[in-house]
Amino acid sequence: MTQQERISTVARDLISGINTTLERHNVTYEEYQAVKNWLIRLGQAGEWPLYLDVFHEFTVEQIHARNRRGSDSTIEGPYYLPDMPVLPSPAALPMREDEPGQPLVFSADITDVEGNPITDAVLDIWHADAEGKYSGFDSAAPVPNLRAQVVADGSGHVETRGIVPAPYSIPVMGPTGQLCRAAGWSPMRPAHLHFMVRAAGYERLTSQLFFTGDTYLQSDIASAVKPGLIITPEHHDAGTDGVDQPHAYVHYQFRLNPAQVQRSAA
Ligand code: MBD
Ligand code: FE
Repeated sequence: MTQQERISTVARDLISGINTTLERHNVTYEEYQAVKNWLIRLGQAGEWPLYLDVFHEFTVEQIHARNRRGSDSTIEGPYYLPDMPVLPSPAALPMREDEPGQPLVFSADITDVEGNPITDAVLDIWHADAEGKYSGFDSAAPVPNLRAQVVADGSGHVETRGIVPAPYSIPVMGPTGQLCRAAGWSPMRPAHLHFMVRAAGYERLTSQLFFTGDTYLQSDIASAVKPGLIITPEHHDAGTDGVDQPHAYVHYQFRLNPAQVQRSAA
């Protein structure tokens, strides 16, 4: 299939899917104008990345995840920033003085699918603060707050010290939030940590981890939760793990899929 044929096939199907929906629901001119104005506002508000990653990325991610081995992947979302500070493990994430939130020690091993350590891996981590806000986007904290690229040690181990993020609400004042409100959908995502794990010879792993017991695990507006991505932190006392306060502690193993041999589209 040529690229032109591919574009024609997918675009025609997408357009006809929308048209079939309009037909099925007898959409009126009034409703058509309302949707048209909403889409225009979506662009003006800069919310196309938010809308796409909330409502469509999970489908592409599920396709990508087929025939992959290793630990679960999930969507990247709209708030990743490249080139964040490179820190050796164990790393204190960039935080404000007196960053609010329960201290969190996140400990991970990065291995291949058989469990052998990968010693040259880098763990990109980013997450919201205790108000559910991201530096560089909706938080008052400047970049690189709660963002870093942490370099694994010689045994494929990485450890970060940060805080437990709060559940996240997509911005409710913009067009995407307006859609949620108009449709009666919750705008919430369960609290989550974002990761991108890279190592030479392995497929990049994009993932998130969620917390047991979170109110929003079953109703993530972005449909990104998978059972294997729910972690249960332990309560550790002050003075353990090199942290002088009581803290949450969690361990996770990232298993990376070998790099794919480039296949031409058949
Ligand atoms: C987020 O924080 C996020 O991770 C996704 C996928 C969508 C919107 C906000
Ligand atoms: Fe997020």
